Formats: sequence, C-alpha cells, structure tokens
Amino acid sequence: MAAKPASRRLAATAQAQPTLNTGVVTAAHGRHYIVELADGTSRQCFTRGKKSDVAVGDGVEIQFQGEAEGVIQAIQPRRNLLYRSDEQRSKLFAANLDQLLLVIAGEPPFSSELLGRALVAAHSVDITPIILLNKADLPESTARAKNQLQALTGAEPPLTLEVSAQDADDLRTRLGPLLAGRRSLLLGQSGMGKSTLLNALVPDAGAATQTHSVALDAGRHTTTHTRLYHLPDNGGELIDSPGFQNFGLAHLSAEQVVQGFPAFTAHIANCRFYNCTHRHEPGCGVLAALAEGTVPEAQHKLYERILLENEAAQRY
Ligand SMILES: Nc1nc2c(ncn2[C@@H]2O[C@H](COP(=O)(O)OP(=O)(O)O)[C@@H](O)[C@H]2O)c(=O)[nH]1
Ligand SMILES: [Mg+2]
Ligand SMILES: [Zn+2]
Repeated sequence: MAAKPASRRLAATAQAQPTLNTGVVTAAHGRHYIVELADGTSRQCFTRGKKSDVAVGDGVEIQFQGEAEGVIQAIQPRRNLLYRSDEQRSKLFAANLDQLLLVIAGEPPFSSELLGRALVAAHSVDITPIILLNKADLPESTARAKNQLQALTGAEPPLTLEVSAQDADDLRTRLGPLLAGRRSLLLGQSGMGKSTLLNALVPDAGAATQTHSVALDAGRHTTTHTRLYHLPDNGGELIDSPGFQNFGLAHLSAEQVVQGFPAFTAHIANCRFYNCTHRHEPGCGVLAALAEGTVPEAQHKLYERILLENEAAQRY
C-alpha cells in the first residue's frame, strides 16, 4: 500500500532535476524548431524569451518538456554560420556546413547579383561553394546561363556541375560522392529547382516535409522554412532552404568582404599600400589585374557595391 506514493515521489524528484540532452536542429520556423537527438528521435523545441538566433545545423542542449517537447537552453559552439542581413535584420541560413550548393538555372534566368553575393558570403566564412547549373535538359537557356556565369566567375570558377533534377539516377551517380559524409546547403532563388533536386536525392523528402510542416504548424505545402534531410544510406545531410530576393552582406567587415573574392587574393601581394582598399589607390595589384582582365569586371563592381553599402550602413 505504501509503495505507490513512494514511487510517485521518486518520479517527482526526477522531474525536478532535468538533465540536458544534446541534439541537432533540423528545422526552424520562427521560434519553433525540430531537434533530432542522438537516438534518431525528434522533438519539437522552442526557445524562452526573445532569443531566436538558433539555426538549422546548430548543435543544441535541450531540456525535455513532457513526452515530445523541449526547451533549447544553449547553442553549442559553431564551426561556421551562413547568413544574410537585410536592413538591420539577419536571416540565418544554416550552421556547421561543409559545403554550399548554389542552384542556378537558365529558365527563369538566374540573378548574377544574387549568385555573386552568395559566393561572397560562402568564401567570407570559408565554406566551399559548388554551383549546380540545373535544368541542363533545356539546352538553349542553359547555354545562355553558362555565358552569364562565365562573366561573373572568370578564369577560376568554383566547381560547376550541369545537372537536371529530372534525371534522378544521373544526379545520384554524380552528386552522391560529393554529398557523402558532408552537410550541404541547397541555396538559390526560387524557381531554380532546389526542391525538385532535393526530392530526386532524398526519395522520402516529400513525406518528411509534410511531417515537419505539420509539427511546426507552418502549413502543409509551404517552403518557407529551412529543413535538414538525411540522404539514404548515410549518404550525408542535405538542407533545403527557401528562396530569397535580397542578399545583404552588411555584417561583413571590410576584411571579410575581401576574403569573399578569392580571385583578388594573388594580386593583393602586388598592392603598393598595405592598407589598400583596391578601389582607387595607385599601384593596386587588384586594379592592375582588373585592367588586364584577370579579375572579372563584374566581380570588382560587386566588391565596390558591397563596400559602399556597408559604409552607408555604418553611418546610421
Ligand atoms: N526542365 C526542368 N525543369 C525543372 C528542373 N528542376 C526543376 N524544374 C522545374 O522548375 C520549377 C521550380 O522548381 P522548384 O524545385 O520548386 O524550385 P525551388 O523554388 O528552387 O525549390 C518547377 O516547375 C520544376 O518542375 C529541371 O532539371 N529541368
Ligand atoms: Mg523550394
Ligand atoms: Zn589594392
């Protein structure tokens, strides 16, 4: 007869001293998250207060709340974080990435401005970009896209693969080895084919998307939030993200902006002044390379635009 209250007291004590569990954030929508634990189960989690700087890919410490929920108490130190900043507000793309898959296409035409900025964002935090020129089954628009791409990336482009999301077998054969054992983020404007690529590579992604959307109360068919998927057979992790229309880089220091343009690096050694900004200084190695055509004009113009924007932002 006395056993029942005693066991209840024990249970109460165990709940009063909750242990922290670690997991990885696999979806983010507002201040609602899905966190996957080491045993493969997932919990809906939230943060207390106004804190919303948790990104998909973050390692977090959570305190369980009941059977299926949890509170994010801490974010583990990040290897890297990819984000953009538009008018004082940051949008976190994802954390702890091994590579960035930038998806472009000829139809609708991709934006060189947005691709250029995404490349700068990746290089500035040392994340390797790979360009996926999708819809290669459309030869005319693909040829146009290749010319457009070459004007931006010049003589030393990032690894670029022409793919078609419609050919799932070919995709798995060619992309599989690049994705295995790595965490990759699919990034690009809407309409480029990110979700179609994801569905070709992760056959049950459609189902996973629905589960996530329902769990996050985000509506069934929205693609408004970032999600991490596991490729089959431990083939790596793939993160799908919503499209974007701006890619502000106001959070980058002038040094980071320079680091965002690897085509400049070799020429900076030739600059006469140690604090050369590569815009108007005499004896600038980057401007000399620009005049020779070694540094693409489109890149230098983008560099100047980003610096001007960041200088203007700092004045307010
Ligand atoms: N022809 C062709 N169409 C594609 C390909 N990949 C995607 N699409 C189409 O492009 C449109 C946008 O694709 P979606 O995956 O939603 O783009 P997202 O906004 O980047 O996720 C859809 O109508 C797709 O069917 C491709 O490789 N070839
Ligand atoms: Mg999509
Ligand atoms: Zn210079």
